[in-house]
Amino acid sequence: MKITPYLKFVTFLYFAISAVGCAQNKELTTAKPNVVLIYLDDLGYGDLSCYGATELQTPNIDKLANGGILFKNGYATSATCTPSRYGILTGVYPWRNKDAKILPGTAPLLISTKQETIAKVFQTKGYETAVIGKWHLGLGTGNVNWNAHISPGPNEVGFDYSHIMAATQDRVPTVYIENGNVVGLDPKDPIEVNYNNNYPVEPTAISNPELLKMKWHHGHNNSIVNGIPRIGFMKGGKSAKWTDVDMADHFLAKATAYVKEHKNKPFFLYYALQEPHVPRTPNPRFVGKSGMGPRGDVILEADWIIGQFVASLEAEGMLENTLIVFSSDNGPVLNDGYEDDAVEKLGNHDPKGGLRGGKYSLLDAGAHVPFITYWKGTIKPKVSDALVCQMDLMASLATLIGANASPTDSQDILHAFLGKSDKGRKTLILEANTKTILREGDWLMIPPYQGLPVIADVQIETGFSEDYQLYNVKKDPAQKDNVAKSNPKKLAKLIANFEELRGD
Ligand code: NG6
Ligand code: CA
Repeated sequence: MKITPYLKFVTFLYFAISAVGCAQNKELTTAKPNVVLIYLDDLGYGDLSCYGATELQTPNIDKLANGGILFKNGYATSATCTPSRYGILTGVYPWRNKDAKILPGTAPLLISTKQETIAKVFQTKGYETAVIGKWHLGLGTGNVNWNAHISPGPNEVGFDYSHIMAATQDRVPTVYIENGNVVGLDPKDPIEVNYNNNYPVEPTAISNPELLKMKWHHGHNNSIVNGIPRIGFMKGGKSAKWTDVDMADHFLAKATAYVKEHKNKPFFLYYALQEPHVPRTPNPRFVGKSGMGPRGDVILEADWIIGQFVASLEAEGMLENTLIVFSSDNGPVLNDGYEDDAVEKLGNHDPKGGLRGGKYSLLDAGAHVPFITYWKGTIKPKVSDALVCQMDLMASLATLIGANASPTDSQDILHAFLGKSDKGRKTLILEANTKTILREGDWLMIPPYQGLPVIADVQIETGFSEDYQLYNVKKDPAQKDNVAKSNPKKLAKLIANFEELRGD
């Protein structure tokens, strides 16, 4: 056949168009949305207006929930911080690691540098990765020298950039650490930290109560920083000490700067806010705003901060290309060691949102937390009943970006996180204080454990009982009705499944 110039042109057009088509398809399959994980500290299932709170309004977080997926059965892996953070970052059940307990500020790094982490998964696909905010997973290998480069830490387990507090706001050292170096440290005023003994003549809450601006209720009577007594003893580092009331603004500034700097590179940002953990230190802009005392005020503060952060993504034109995941590391607590009116000014607010228990507890409010995914233009708004766990983000997000995550406890339930399916996981082991329970479908099974029924200081039920407990949490979210005795077959099945999953 004689190829005419016309045919040549048509053939050229055909190949040119298919080449563009292919490129577009390729772009879709290798899409690299930014992912931001916004993680709160001790925020309860009932602490947000989108989760039914009526005494507090959280319009900015509600916007994410209303424009994204609000999960009604979203879980942390644990009822306390360190284990939950271990679970979300490694995809491994925290009860598999005997050291995954609430850590002191001097604890060595809990995650092995050889271990897979969610941040490393993102790195394999060319993502830049960052952690800004609360770490609480240990640093160094023991006996950290806070005046030298601190390693290993977040930068050695997959984060290209880190700007963190070492442990909690109530634990020393009360300084920010950026990429392994204490920020603003004067070498002539070195930092020393000890969790057993004080340094001579350093004031503590016991020796110098007149220096306190916030009173301690239980624990929290060691070194005083900014008038607030802390857990642990610290000496030196005056110029590096953080200002508590500016902490939320400080981390926000770092997070928004990071987003701006990474406008043209895909990134994974783990943004871990300190609210509403103790000490609750709202910026003066938020003091008194909730009528509920500092705990309510810092929830309003966190909501505003998140609004600002999302606005910065929007201003940079990045909202359509960013998946935002919002959750909390464990359930709520009122009096967690300071006299801050959390109990006295609670009014009709129910931080547990009708569940039973709270932080530290095996009962449902321990690890059942707010959980939202939001991706403008990609996720269609809905409320999901799927059972999802933070630990599943690793395998699911690996699928999203086309990465291979090595097998862990993390399950790929991307369809649930994107709202394409209401199927989450079938079973989930939850942990509090190294003790474990099983959630399977709508059922929660708590094996017998010895111990007091209530933690006196925080006034939270532990969930410990000499008998097996079985609850249908869909019908009975407040866990009023232990149906173990009337459902022997169901109980036996759950015990068997639990033992198998635990490997006992
Ligand atoms: C407890 C603290 C509590 C809080 C918690 C950690 C006392 C008496 N209580 O030991 O105030 O710091 O540890 O919270 O010291 S978490 O959210 O980081 O797990
Ligand atoms: Ca916490």
